[in-house]
Amino acid sequence: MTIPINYIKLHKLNMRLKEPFTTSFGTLQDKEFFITEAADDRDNRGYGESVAFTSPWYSEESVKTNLHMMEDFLIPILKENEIKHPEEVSTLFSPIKRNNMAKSALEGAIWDLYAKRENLPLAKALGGINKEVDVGISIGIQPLEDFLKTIDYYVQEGYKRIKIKIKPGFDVDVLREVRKHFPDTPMMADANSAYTLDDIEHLKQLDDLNLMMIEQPLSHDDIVDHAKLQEVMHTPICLDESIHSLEDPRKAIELGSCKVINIKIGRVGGITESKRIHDLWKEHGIDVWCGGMLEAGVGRAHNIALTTLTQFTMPGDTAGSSRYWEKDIIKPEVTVKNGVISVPDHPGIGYELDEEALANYIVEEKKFDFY
Ligand code: OSB
Ligand code: MG
Repeated sequence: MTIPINYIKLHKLNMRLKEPFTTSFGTLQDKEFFITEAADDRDNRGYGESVAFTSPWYSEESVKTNLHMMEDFLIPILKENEIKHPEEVSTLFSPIKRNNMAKSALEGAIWDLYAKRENLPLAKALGGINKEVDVGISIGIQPLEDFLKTIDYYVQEGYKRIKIKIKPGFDVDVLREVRKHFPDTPMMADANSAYTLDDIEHLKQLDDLNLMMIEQPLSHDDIVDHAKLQEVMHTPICLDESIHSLEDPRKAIELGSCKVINIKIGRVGGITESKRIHDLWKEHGIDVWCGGMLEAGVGRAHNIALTTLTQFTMPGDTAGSSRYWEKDIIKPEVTVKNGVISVPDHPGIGYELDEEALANYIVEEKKFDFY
């Protein structure tokens, strides 16, 4: 049976992070994004979330390009085609090149709508079985005075691993100091593409620190140089920015560019492609974990549902709502106990939109009627 879409709404939100978040390419405090809403003939509503930032520092997409793609290309495609199952959406979108975060924002709403119509938790609709998911914490670059205290706070909270953002000038020495204070805490580093092969000797010093992995040390679009680096480093390399589709990890496996990847639903164009990548890595017995993009509640809920698939064997970046926001947009908020999130068992994403909170953050709305 087709999923009869009555309308799609785009709610543009502006939310302020509790604390600024600094990576190798800059600091972020205000997050603009879209909550997408797809409604059917029975007034079921499915929700998605866009993850591009205001400016294109992480990838080429931005809040404005997401809107452009959704309203000028992707929503018209949904309007013109019948959809029986959300897995068809990525194929329908495939004539539009890249723009994965725009695609994913809409595909996510359709997955949620589908699961609600089937009266299934999204996790179940995806074939996930884990009832709990393990989470770690990603800690931004900060003045050294605060740094150890911040880490200690999250370790006490029970997060299963700490990920530390690094950049040239804030790397080996800092990590060494952290390791001294936290000798047994599972720990990793994320460079967000801040280095080149000229830094090989410098990066090799990380091998002494017993890191779970180093995430995206080299260029955002590279899988060749990463293979060269992996050859001379013991620390597993994890690719983030470089993986956009199922084709990329296939090539990365062939080249030996990494030993781990994180999956970000937005980066790869949606849940369906995320599942395909998960299945490929499962076939190869390689660990996968779920990355984060400082999502609000809806995106967080999608990440939690995806993480219930069995090959998500390492803690994800899907921390609790309170790590990011004074007030999240979902009820209940996502809470982490002992480093674990209990997967909700309500239909769809499993959390309600907090309409009151949402209203405070909305800066613009657009509605696209399908009839
Ligand atoms: O590289 O994983 C990243 C946040 C924004 C953009 C890129 C990244 C991150 C994080 C934080 O590391 C993940 C999160 O807590 O959502
Ligand atoms: Mg990363």
